[in-house]
Amino acid sequence: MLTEINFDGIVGPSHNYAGLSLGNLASARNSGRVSRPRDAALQGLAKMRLNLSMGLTQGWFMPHDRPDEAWLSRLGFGQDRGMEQADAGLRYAAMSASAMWAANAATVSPAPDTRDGRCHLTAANLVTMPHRSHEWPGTLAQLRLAFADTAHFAVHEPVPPPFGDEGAANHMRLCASHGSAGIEVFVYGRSGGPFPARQHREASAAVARLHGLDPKRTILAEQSEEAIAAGAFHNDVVAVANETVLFTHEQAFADPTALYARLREKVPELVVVEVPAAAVSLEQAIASYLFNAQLVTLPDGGMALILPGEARENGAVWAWLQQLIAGNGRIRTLHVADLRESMANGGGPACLRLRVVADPATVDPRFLASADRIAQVERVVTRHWPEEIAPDDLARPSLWRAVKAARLSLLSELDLSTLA
Ligand code: SUG
Repeated sequence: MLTEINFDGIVGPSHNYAGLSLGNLASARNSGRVSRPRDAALQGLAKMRLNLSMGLTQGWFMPHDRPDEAWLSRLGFGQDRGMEQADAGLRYAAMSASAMWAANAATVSPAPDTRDGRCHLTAANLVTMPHRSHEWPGTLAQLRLAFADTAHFAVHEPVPPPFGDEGAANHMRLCASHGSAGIEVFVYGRSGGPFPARQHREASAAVARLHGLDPKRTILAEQSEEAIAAGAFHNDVVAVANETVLFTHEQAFADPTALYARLREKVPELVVVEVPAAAVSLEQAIASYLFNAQLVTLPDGGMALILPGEARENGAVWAWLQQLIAGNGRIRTLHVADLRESMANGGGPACLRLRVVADPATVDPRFLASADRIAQVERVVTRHWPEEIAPDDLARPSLWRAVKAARLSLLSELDLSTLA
């Protein structure tokens, strides 16, 4: 049976705050802080447990090999000497654990939407940010393994540069129910003030073509410049969709009226839950990550929002959410996850997961989580993940060795050493 599976990126042992993402306000604000990789990974695993306890299907992706010596060697540094030879900027980029944000791993079009009736996945090239531009080989390897069943899946290489593609974070799907044919919305940007647009229209259109989507059921929508300028470096920071519900900030899109009208034409049951700027400003939305909630359908048909703790701490946001729940609409319950470590780099609950609508029986079981398997991973993390990383530590060979060894322990525990 087709089900929505949320694949979360397990936070890697090199998680740190290097301030690498221009336009991501949290990343800039926390640059140079001491990170806590062990806590970060345990927080992510606790969110997966919460999802499981709600009756959802949970999957995961592995941390990538860091430091990425292969990438440094392609940049002309000596074999296995790159970390010693590179300047600090490249060294930070090679150490980044940014692959944890699985919403940027790929774009996914489930089988009911595609011409050949298979689920299509395209790895994102993430070319706009150097530290993310070398994620795709590690992602592609995992997609090819997890979705190796070619009767049900087609995995594509990233679209070529210079067209920036940041994956599912800029993609929404509206449908009567997950297993029925949907309307796919690709949100692209132009730059917003001083900040770059990370999702290019050309890349979105290419992914739609590669996936064999019906042009009549595909919408390309522009993100508003003011949202990008306010720090919405991905659309999933200001809007999220699930089945018939679009939950969005009033200022998320360049032309919201036209977008809602086109969606209504195609999905008559559409419910737009639009939060006005007067109730929650763009700045409050971005600081609290209200829209980076996971909006999910529970087994009883009701919908729930899985929010970061920061949304509860914000008075205006929490008051608005209380009103939403009291209204007795489709969104019935709120769940709060402590994701402080990831949030400090601009990654909320929705950033950490990639949604794939598929039959779990067709997915490589090593990529599916259960409570017992989460406990297994927690033990590895507690034992091998560094407790803290200070900026100066990133220059230490002992840390490079420790994070490589930690990842290998995890891969071995989950019988995924083939990814090593
Ligand atoms: O690409 N942060 C990530 C956060 C990604 C959030 N994902 C979604 N919105 N789906 C980014 O900006 C910060 C890394 C650093 O500064 O060290 C970073 O890459």
